[in-house]
This record gives sequence, C-alpha cells and structure tokens, in this order.
Amino acid sequence: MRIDAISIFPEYFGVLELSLLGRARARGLIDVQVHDLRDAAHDRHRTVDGTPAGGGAGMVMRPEPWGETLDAIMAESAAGETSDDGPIIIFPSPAGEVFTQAMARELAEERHLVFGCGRYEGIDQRVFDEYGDRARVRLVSLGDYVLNGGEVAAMAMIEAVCRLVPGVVGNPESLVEESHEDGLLEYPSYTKPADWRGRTIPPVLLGGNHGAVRDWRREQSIARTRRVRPELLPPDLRDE
Ligand code: 6GU
Repeated sequence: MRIDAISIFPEYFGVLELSLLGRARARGLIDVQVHDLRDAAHDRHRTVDGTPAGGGAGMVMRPEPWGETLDAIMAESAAGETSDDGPIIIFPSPAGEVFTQAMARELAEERHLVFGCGRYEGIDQRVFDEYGDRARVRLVSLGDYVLNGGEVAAMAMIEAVCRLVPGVVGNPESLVEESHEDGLLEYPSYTKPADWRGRTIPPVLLGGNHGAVRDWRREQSIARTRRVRPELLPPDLRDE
C-alpha cells in the first residue's frame, strides 16, 4: 500500500519508523512518503496561509501549495491507476464523517491513500472542490473533540488501516478477537501470576474448558459494551 501525507509539520510522522509500522515499511508492505507543504510555497517566507475571505478570526490555508503538492502526487500515481482505483484523498477534519473500524477495513483494501493535514481554521474550500472532481475525497474526523491539526488524526488512521494490511500484523488471529471487530468491546485479559496483590484470575480461565471460556468472554464483552457504549449493542442484545 502506498500512503502520502502532506503537512507543514512532517516531523510528526517520524514515529511511523517505529515498531510494527516501521517493520512493515522496511519489509516493503507499506510505502509512506511525507511531503512538506511549505516546499510548494515559493515566496520568501514560504507562506501557506491567509486571512479568511469575508473576515473573521484565524487563518485559512491557501489553495496553491495544496494544488502543487497534490498534482505532483496524483501525476506520480497516475501510472496504471484510473479514477476509481486512483488515490483516496483523506482530509482529517472535525467536520468530517467519523472514522470507524469499518472504514479502516475499507481503506485497507485500497492501493493508495493520501492524507492532507490542515492546520489553522482549515483549508480553502476550492481544494476540496478541485480534487473532489478528480479523485475520491473524504473528510474524516476521529470524534467529537478538536485537535490543533490533522497530523495526529492522520497518524491514528494510518495505524488503524496499516495493521489490517495482510502481513503487517504477524498473527492475523490477533485481529479477530479485538474490540470492534464483532461490534462489541473486548473482554478483559489476564496472564501470570495467578495471584497478584491478592487479586486472582477468574477461575473459568484456568479450568481448561474452552467452551466455558468462550461463553464467559462473550458475556464480559456484552456487559462491558452495555456499561460504557450501549449505543454499540446490536438490537438483539439491547434492554435488560
Ligand atoms: Cl480529523 N482533525 C482535527 N483537527 N481535530 C479533530 C479531528 C481531526 N478529529 C477529531 N478532532
């Protein structure tokens, strides 16, 4: 999978060198290219923002550096790509649709993702209009709170997507039992020692009855989901 990230703070993406994703990059499973938006700002101060048309507080990102950077990425990827297998351009934004595990699964099937990370009060609307005509564009939010820019949100999405790319996570079975994969939150886990500060492991987990373990875990998942995220419960598990 090819991923491009555009930002005025490319250093944010340094942590993608670490751990699981670093290994996936080294093994050629994922190709991440980070672009400094200011490389496409050609005035002496490398300006990327301007005052909002119509007035108001804050600054808006100018369209030209976005256009130059996105055109270069699209031209490079155009070889062999058509408009519906060309890149999906994701603009992290608290005004977007909410990112979910289902969206991560969908994006993990793609060949090429581009993350356009805005700062300030946002990006000139004409950038979304222009690339919406030429590619699949999505505004995507992590949830109902505000970050300073799209970088941390893009990193979260990149991690959630890349770990679903075949080969990135060593044991694919570990992807199956996770929170959100069956629509429920994950059950609690335990390991050695059997007694830690007088706190013991639920006996069913030590009894060797795999059916009983499965039933207990499912009950725990349902109880936890009902307690903290009741809106996630499938209709047949509501009430009580
Ligand atoms: Cl995607 N961007 C910003 N700036 N803030 C957010 C967000 C994204 N998702 C939640 N808050």
